[in-house]
Order: sequence, then C-alpha cells, then structure tokens
Amino acid sequence: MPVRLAKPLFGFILVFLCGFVASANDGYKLWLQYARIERHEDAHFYQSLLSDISVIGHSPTHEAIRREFQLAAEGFFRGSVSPRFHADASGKVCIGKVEDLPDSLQEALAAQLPEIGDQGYLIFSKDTQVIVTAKSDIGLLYGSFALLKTIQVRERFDELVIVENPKIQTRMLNHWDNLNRTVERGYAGFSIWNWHRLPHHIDQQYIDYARANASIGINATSITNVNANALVLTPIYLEKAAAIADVLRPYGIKLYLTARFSAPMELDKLPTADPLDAAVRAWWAAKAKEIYRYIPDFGGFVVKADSEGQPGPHNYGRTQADGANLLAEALKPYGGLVMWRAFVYSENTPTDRTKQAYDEFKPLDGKFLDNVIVQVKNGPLDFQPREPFHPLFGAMPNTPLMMEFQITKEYLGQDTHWVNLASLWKEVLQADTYAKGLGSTVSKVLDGSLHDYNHTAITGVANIGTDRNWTGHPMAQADWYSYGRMAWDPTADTEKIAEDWLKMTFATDPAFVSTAKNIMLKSYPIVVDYMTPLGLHHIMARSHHWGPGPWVTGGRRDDWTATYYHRASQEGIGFDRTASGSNALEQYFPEVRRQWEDPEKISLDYLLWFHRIAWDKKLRTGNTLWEEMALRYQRGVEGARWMQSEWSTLDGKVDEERFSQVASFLKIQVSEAEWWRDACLLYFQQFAQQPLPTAVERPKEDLAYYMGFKRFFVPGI
Ligand code: GCW
Repeated sequence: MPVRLAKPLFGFILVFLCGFVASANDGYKLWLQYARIERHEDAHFYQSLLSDISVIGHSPTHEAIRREFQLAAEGFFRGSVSPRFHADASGKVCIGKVEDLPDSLQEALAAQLPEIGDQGYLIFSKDTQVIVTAKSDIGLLYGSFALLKTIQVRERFDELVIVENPKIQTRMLNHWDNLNRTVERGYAGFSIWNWHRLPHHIDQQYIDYARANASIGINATSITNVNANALVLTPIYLEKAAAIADVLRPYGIKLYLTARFSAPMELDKLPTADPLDAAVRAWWAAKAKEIYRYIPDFGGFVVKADSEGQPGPHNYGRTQADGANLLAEALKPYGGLVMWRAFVYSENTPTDRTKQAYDEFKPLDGKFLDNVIVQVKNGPLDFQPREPFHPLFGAMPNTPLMMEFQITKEYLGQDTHWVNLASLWKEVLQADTYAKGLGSTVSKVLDGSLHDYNHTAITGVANIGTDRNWTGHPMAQADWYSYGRMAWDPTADTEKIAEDWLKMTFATDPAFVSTAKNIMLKSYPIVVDYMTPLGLHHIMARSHHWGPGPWVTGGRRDDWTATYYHRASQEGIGFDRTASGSNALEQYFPEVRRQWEDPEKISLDYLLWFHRIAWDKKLRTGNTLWEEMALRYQRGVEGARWMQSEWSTLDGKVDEERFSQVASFLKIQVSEAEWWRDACLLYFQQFAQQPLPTAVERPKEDLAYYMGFKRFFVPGI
C-alpha cells in the first residue's frame, strides 16, 4: 500500500530535495560558473560595477560580450542584479575599442595604448570606472573575459592596469573526431559535432564551446580527425562545417579541416594524388576556392600524411615539402595556412622510430612555402607520460614550427586518472634546446622569438566530448583550461593557472584551493612513477593503450610493441640512444647531448630513454637500477593513495556531485596504479631475477593473470 505523507512532511522533503538538487553541479559550466558572490565578499562593490556597463559598438562580438556579462551577473547575484547596458562610455564598466573611446579616456590611457597588440587588451581602473579596451573586437572579448575572471577569483580592483597580448598567434585545438561521431583517443563520450543535425540545428553546446575557448584565448579549431575522411571536403559537409564556423566567428575562432592527401582520387577519381601533377594542383586550387565560398575566413588544413597508413607524398616519391606546398599553394590566395604534421614514421624504415621525423624534416628546412607550419609533437615518440623534447625544436630556423600537445589522456590514464598536464607541458616548454646557446627554450621557438618565424602556432588534441561535464573526469577540465592559458603565454605560472581554475570552477575557499592545488601540482610525477618511471616508454597495452603491457611484442609492426622500446633482458633494460646505439642523441645540440650522454649524469627521469643499464648497476640514489625501478613504482602507488586521502578531506567544501565523482575516480586511479606497478614489476622481475625490495608491496596476482587480463570495448579507438 502506498504510504501517504502528511503535508508538512511532504513539504519538508520537497524543500530538502530542491535544496539538494540546487547544490548539485554537473560541471557543464566549466570554469565559467560565475558562482554566487556571498554578501561578505565585497558584493556591493561588484553589484554596482556589473549593474552599469557600457559596451560601445554593435558587432556580433559586442553582442557576445553583452550576453556574457548578462550571464555572469545572473550567476554572481542570482537575479537580484540585471546589468543596464549603455551605448556611450558612461558605464561603471566601459568596454570599447580604442577608437571608440571618448578623447578624454584615450588621453588618460595614452601611456598604455601603444602596448596593446592586435589580439591584446588593456584593463584599467580610473576613478570609479573600469575600462576594457583593445584594438580589435576579439581583444575586447578577451579583455571582458579577463575582467570577469578577476571577479571570479576575487582579485582586488584598485589600481588595476593589465596589458595582455598573446605570445603565440594561432592557439588551436585539434579534434580527432570522426564524421560518425566516434572520437579517436576520446574518453568523454561522442563527438560534440552532430553532423547529422547540422547545418540546421545549432546545439547550445557549440556556443558554450566557443565561449569556453574564447575565455582562454583559443582562436582556432580543427574539428575533424587527422586520420582524415575526404568526405568532409564535399559540399554536404562543407555546408555543415560552415554552420559551425558561423557560431565560432563572433568568438574569434577560425575553423580548420583535416585534408586527406588522396582526396582528389577518392572524391573525383583522379588517377593520382601526386603533388607535382598539374591536374592534382588544379583540383586542390578549385577545392580551396569552393571551401572559401562556404567559409570566407576558413583557417586552413591540418594534415597527417605518410604516417600510420595515411596517404602522402611518399606514395609518389615526393618529399614532405612537396606535399605541404601543394596545399599551401591552393590556400595562399585566401590567406589560409597548412599545418603539416611531422609525425611521420614508417615500419619499413629501419632507423629508431624516434629519429625518423628529424631525419626527414631537417633537410627540408627552408623548403616550405611561407604559409606552411610544421606541427611537431612535444616529444620524438608519441605523447608518452614523459619524453625528452622533440629534437626538431631549435633545428628548423627557416621553417615555422608549432607544438602539438595531447590534452586527451591516451597514455596517461585516459578518462579516470587525475593528472595535471600543465606540469608536463611546462617541462617541455621550459626545456632548453641550446639552438642559439643558453636560454633557447622550446617556448622561444614557439613564440617565434628565437628564429623570427613569420607564423607562430600551438595546438592541443582536444579532450572533450558529449559527456555532460565535457571531459569525463571533472579534473580534466583543468587540462583544457591550462592549455589555453599556456598557449596564450607559454611561460605562464602553472601554479597560478591551477589556482585560478580551481577558484573559477569549484570554490574560492582558501582551504579548498590550497589542498586541491597541492594535489594537482604533485599529480604528474606520481603518475609517471606508477606508469613509466626512469624514462621507460611505450609499455602500455596494445592498440587501445589502456593499462600496462610491457610484454607486448610481435605482430605487424615492431615499432608498435613494448619490447622494441624497453629491450629488457637479463643483462639490463633500456634503449641505447647514444653513439653506441641508435645515436638519436646526435639530433640534439651539443650542450643537450652532453647533459644526456653520460649515464652517470643524466637525469634519472630520462635514464632508460637514452641508456641501456644493467639491473644491478648502482645509481646515484644508492639503489640498484632494479631497486630504484621497484621503489619508484611503489612511490607512485603511494602518491595516488595520498591524492585520494587528501581529496577526502575536502568533503563538504565543494558540491557533492563533483566531490563524489572525483572520489570514485580516485578509487579507480589507485587500483590502476597498483595494477601498473604489479604487472610491470612482475614482468621485469623475470629479467632482473631479484626479489622486490621490502618497501614494495607484494603483487596481488601473478604475471600470467596480468598478461591474460581481458579488456573489452575500451573507448577511444
Ligand atoms: O598517438 C597516436 C595515436 C593515434 C593517432 C596518432 C597521431 C590520430 O595512438 O590514434 O592518430 O598518434 O597522432 O596521428
């Protein structure tokens, strides 16, 4: 019999449930939460500021700015304040391009104005007014987001003078999204691009995507997989892509597509795709013209060629420059760019895979047309948990190079491990190539200052999908956010980025921020310890890459196996990349070489990347190699447990929904850390033939169990 509730009790339950639901947070709003400003937090000051706003001008970007302030005010004050917008400069917040500001303001800002670049902005507080100005519409939008961020993180307003300019011109996302909406190496659901409903239905998520990206300065996106489908270049899909471009345009984001090298053959039955063939060149020229009819500000092509089965100029005995220039020539009349990936390697080339891109591209330096940028992954292999920087950085003074980072965590725990990628990127960006002596950092290659590049760009492989919170793991939103901030300024302070993100996304409570930030900043070395300590690499499971697989061997391609890379035997372990081995080290400048060629001196983080070491070799830590490896795996597991226990202290300090999702993912992380440790140590122990140090826990299962462990339907492939 159904139970009848007495009215007051029913009411109480309803109120309780509503309260509960209201405090839940599914994370959809990312770092643009605009969380309520509590009374004690200078609410009055913020209220008066945001109730009175001048936005001078009427472009779609100006409209976007108005909408953003409206949204922000709704969030901050829960409807109690609704901004009044003025068209003149009288508002307490005054947003207008330099040329639109009254003369008196232009004079007052005269000292700062020359510092503002094309995409930059100035925020200036004068008397009781806050002025946001820029030379371009997009600069105004960036400045507006910066002002809103200042409020979100509750920074002080007095004497505000902020001049910001991006250090890299093109700050991009690469989606590895297929037209059927699966996402290669995507762990957060399906592709957000709903091709089937486009162009007629514009999902709100596209607009929120544009807002989120603009808020961190991302100004370019390539929406299709580099393992490309030529169909996207046909009218049916171009019309759909154009609809996306229309949404992104007011937010200053240019759309790019991936070009399949064999498209002329696949789409129009040309007998060849040879880059030097006149008919092929004419085909691409006509295709470019057609694309620009749909998307007048089309950004250009991202291309994966001659790699992992993708067609390319090699098929015709041509060089990578011939291939890139073919497309560059077609895009040139419209100002389009070609991002040509250097991730080129072949199982038929006997050389160490990590050397192949350099061998192929270095001799082509200066042979690319001036609208080509060569896109280089951060390391010479493939987004491993830790790699030395790619030797091409610093080695191509006459060809603009751009960075490709992977924001999605193909090799770093996929959707359930919490690891702050900003720490990894910082290591790479700050690495010194010594191309022009001390201080020739990778970030100076990217910002163009080292070689005076005519184009500068950076990209990150997106980690988002249809999951309600965009990224699967709530903490993986931080990677998207940090990527944007570091693309804007590769020297940005990662601690400050983490702090801003936590405050904007979760809570400004200092106790919460300091504990959560500490977890974030320590997470990266922890994950490296339990996956690939001491420079180990490519020891994950085959194909889907989830979990350990140091035993992976044989099959179609040696360079896709673990044994090719770790080379473990009873004598030792590691890939000799010194002069006595593959000599990959010769691709680096002498100062770098010197740091790494001596096994006694090299950072232990890179030891087995460059050296083959005997198991009982004593390292400078006092441990043998075997002991050190085992202890690092153990340290990683303990680190993951520490993350879990630190997070548990934050119960009640953030909304329950995200708190418990992170807590449950940390459970997975701890158990997978143990899995990595046990599987790898049992496997390597066969060669080391020594017992585990006493500080290392005994494995839960035997090696056969781990090697036979069945995994089904791992996402992302
Ligand atoms: O990391 C590897 C991935 C492939 C990917 C390739 C690439 C898009 O395993 O899934 O393909 O790199 O970067 O081209």
